[in-house]
Amino acid sequence: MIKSKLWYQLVALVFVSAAASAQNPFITDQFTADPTARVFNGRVYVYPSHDIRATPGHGRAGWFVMEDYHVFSSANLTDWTDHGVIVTQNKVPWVKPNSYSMWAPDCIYRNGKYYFYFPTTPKDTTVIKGFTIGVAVADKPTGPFVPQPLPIKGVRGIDPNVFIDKDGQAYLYWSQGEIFGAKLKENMLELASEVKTLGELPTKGLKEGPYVFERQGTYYLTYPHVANKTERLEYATSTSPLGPFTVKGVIMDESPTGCWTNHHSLLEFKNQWYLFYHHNDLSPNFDKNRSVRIDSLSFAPDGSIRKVQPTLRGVGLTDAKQKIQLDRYSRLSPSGASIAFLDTANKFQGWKTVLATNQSWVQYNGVSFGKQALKTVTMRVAAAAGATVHIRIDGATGPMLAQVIVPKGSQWQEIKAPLSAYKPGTHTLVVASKTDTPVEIDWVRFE
Ligand code: FUB
Repeated sequence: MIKSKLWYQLVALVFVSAAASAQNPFITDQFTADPTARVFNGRVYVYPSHDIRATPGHGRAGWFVMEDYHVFSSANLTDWTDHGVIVTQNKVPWVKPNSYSMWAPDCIYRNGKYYFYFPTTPKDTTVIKGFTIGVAVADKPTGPFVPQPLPIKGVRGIDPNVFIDKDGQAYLYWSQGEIFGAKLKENMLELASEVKTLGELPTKGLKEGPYVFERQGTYYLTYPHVANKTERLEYATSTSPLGPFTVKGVIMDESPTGCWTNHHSLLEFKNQWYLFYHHNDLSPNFDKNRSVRIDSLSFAPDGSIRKVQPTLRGVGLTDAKQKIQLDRYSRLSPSGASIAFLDTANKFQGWKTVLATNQSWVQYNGVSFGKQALKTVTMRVAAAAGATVHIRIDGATGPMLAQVIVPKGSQWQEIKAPLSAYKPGTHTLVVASKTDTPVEIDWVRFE
């Protein structure tokens, strides 16, 4: 069948390719927070919240402003597709219009349907004052999702999370300062038991954002907790889904730069565990505009979760033939190297690496050069006084791939240089300045 031009335009509209990669943050063309990651049919789907900026008459300045949800998916955690908006505040009959309170969601599959759970503010405050939780149902993970006419009865709070046990019993967890849990009916739309407060968690400090999973017979309840100043990710374990739980430890420390919230999910994909979480990378001065991240996670032999150190590099390999964003680095030289926004007025443009002094360097791990010999490198670069840059693999004294001579000029230039060596396989890249004056690098790509 010959498809019309309009058909292709429609397809292009539906599958919006997000500016994203396996680096952190992995969605960089919009703010995203509270990522719940799920594997459906061998593909990873991420259901985050969607922070936007308040504008006059739309949302409250200085607070979370959230009107809808997108879903993103990836087959490899490296290339992400934005499937667009799946649920929006003004299309759910029971939601207070313009409440801008579509907070952290979850989505789960059962009996041929996808159930999307979301917390928000109802217009009828005689039913519930404050937040409650609704469900929208779809035949596919990307929707279309049809919202239920009313929220789930008997639930007051935010941050829904659904867990289905091996025996088929589903549980809904949520929070409101404390963490609560209850059984769900087979229809996934109604509570099937009394609400239990999961009371064995720390008594001091707000707890929210529950995420429950089972591994080797142990039930893990993971949750953000304000133990000191801001949220850190902690976990507790039990032999049953509703506890009693025993607090075990910290999965991720407080944000080093003060992002007050963190909200997460854990996912096993192709025999590797990952932590999905958020930080305010694209909005360093306002922590209610957040961005989702992924880092690898592992378990110790006794089942305890090893603490995750947040990285910019993220997960997965970067293809040498794609633009390699060195600013999502693995290591920087102790002095002379720094990262800055390309355009402080439009942070969605991303970052650049600044090598200010001779011998300063940036290291980027996990570059896949493949098997076919590459011959040149192109670097998007700017150096007011001109510069020489060396590109090596496998460490600062490893084989030199190329010398890039940057002519002086204040504008960005794409400079191509021949490769003097080529090694197939996966390598660490080290890019070092050989000049006393600053050189700025946007990206590097091999051809
Ligand atoms: O995104 C709004 C709220 O911030 C979430 O519901 C909480 O978990 C926190 O991340």
